[in-house]
Amino acid sequence: MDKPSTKQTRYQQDVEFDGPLVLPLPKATRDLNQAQEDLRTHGCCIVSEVLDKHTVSDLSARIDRQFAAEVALGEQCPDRGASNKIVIPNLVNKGKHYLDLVERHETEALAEFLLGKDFLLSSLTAHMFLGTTPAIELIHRDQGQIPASVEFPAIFNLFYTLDDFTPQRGSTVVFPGSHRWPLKHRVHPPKAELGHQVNLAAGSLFAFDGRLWHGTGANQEGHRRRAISIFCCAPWVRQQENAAAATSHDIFDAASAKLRARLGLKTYGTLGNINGTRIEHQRIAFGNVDVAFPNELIGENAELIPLRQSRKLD
Ligand SMILES: O=C(O)CCC(=O)C(=O)O
Repeated sequence: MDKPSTKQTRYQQDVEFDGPLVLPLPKATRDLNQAQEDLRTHGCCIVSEVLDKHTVSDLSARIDRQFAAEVALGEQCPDRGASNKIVIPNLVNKGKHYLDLVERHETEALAEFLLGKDFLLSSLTAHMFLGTTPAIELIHRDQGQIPASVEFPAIFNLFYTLDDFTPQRGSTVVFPGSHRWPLKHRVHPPKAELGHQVNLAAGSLFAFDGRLWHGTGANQEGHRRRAISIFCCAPWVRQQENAAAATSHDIFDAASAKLRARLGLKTYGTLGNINGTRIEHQRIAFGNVDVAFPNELIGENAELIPLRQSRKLD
């Protein structure tokens, strides 16, 4: 048996193609072992019937409410960019129901397979359209900051769909197999027309390796086409959303040990320590240990700098 591609995972890179071969889309499955195999061979997988109808309609209504409430903030509303395809950022602070998706068995099984058991949540966002869009958006690899010569996944994107994804609604354009393309085809994006657009039912999980070329399709209908993206990274990659700075501390307090670790409150070897006044159960050591926010940071001449902020949760 071939060796795993990294020490952190059981993942084994499939053989490289001679050129930029685009495979057909993998079939939707309910079997997570098959989904893992699809990730290995195709660089993407579709798991069907993951969220039940009630969860889908509940999350859809919450996303609509969240969007309307953020718009009502006026000038304080985060910048959405010029496109009708928008992202609602940092759902970490916006309700436990989104964090539950991070801890779902399907997320864990697939992300651990690709990135190892210590993977981090890189960002938690909602994707939706506000109307039609004129063209397919930029074809890219999510792992763009990592050298293209790297032969293993360091980023993994899981989309929990809240609406049916169809080509007319701007479903994602993907190039299955492109994680196996030779190096010279990993730098400049392929022509969008050569990719496949996914067809997904609401409540599915569509997930892809950070090395896979893909982009958002053109939405001709203007349908909202909502999805929640659980964007994950290897434990040595910088997170897309800076969880330590942008997470309300009471969320950390209420989170399970596993979720705190996913958000970055666990060291990975020598990475991720927090220095401050001593708190129970926390030690500074090499190895993978839980860390937490101290009440005070230690400043010049040991001046204590208050750190913790908190909000009352219901
Ligand atoms: O919204 C989509 O269909 C794809 C989004 C995308 O390209 C990404 O999250 O990297």
